[in-house]
Amino acid sequence: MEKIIFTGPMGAGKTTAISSISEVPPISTDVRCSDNEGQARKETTTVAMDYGYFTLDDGQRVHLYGTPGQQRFDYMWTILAQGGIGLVLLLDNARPDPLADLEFYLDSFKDFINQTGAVIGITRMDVSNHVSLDDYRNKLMSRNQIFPLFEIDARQANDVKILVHALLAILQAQM
Ligand SMILES: Nc1nc2c(ncn2[C@@H]2O[C@H](COP(=O)(O)OP(=O)(O)OP(=O)(O)O)[C@@H](O)[C@H]2O)c(=O)[nH]1
Ligand SMILES: [Mg+2]
Repeated sequence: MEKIIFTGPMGAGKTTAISSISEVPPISTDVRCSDNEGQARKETTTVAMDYGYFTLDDGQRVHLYGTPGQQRFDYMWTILAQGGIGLVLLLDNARPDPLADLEFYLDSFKDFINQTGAVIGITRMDVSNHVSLDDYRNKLMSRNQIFPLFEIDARQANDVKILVHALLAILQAQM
């Protein structure tokens, strides 16, 4: 089973990205944001997982699992990552310190990424461009890590598909 994990901070667009490309109405566990999630700037947040799937040209089904962004649900991250073949890391460029988010998620998923592979999608660059793609590349280089890196809009199916296909391509190249 081809299973891909979408992760990243709250509001990065994991739920949106999965619903953009899923062939079936995605299963979502979103609830209304409560007051202590006030910086969320959105109405709902994922508390357990997202799930959807799409089918490749060769008929293979790719299962899409999204993690909750909030750290208090981080026990779900390991559970959801089990059996995954690769990671899509989404980062919200409009958050205060997206480069710190990058480091946090690369560290949190270090073992998983080492065993599989990862691609990075930067969302909401239209909302804020205080950090550039070059800034992300420099941060990755300083960590001796190279991953495909794209600016994406999680609401655009094509953007999300490019990301997923890039991930499948690097995984194939590693085999
Ligand atoms: N302006 C803009 N909005 C975007 C872009 N990508 C996603 N969004 C919006 O950003 C929000 C992302 O929300 P979610 O998809 O719920 O984020 P999430 O990562 O699932 O968040 P949690 O489940 O709370 O961790 C949605 O309102 C999207 O419509 C983008 O590139 N530009
Ligand atoms: Mg979500």
